[in-house]
Amino acid sequence: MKNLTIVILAVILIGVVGGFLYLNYGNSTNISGQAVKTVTSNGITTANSNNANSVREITLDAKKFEYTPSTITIKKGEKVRITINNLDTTHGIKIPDLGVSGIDYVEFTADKAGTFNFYCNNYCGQGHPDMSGVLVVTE
Ligand SMILES: [Cu+2]
Repeated sequence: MKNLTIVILAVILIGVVGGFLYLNYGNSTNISGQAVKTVTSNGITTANSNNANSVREITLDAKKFEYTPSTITIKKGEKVRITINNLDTTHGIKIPDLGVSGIDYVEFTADKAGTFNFYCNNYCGQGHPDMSGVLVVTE
């Protein structure tokens, strides 16, 4: 009976130590020292937002003669891809202050903070010159 108790205690101990090591392994860092993944307080595992390869995807609905949403807020240094979802004819987007322009999408990293207007760059009818939105780049 004493032997059985020791075996049970040993199994519990192995389980606790093993579980501890396993959980720590989940938060391990890779060779370059970057965190591989982050477990948030609600238990969801997310890709590291500091990863240089991550691109924030933003979709803009475009129709004559407006964008939805008409205001986009991003962070300085954040890599973003803005995709144009045309609801009627072909539109596009240009952000002159940032030297960004494209029809289907634009991909860029804002290197300065500020408020910049963006416009449609593909003639879509009478209201085309007024088709615009605002990009806010925060520090
Ligand atoms: Cu247009």
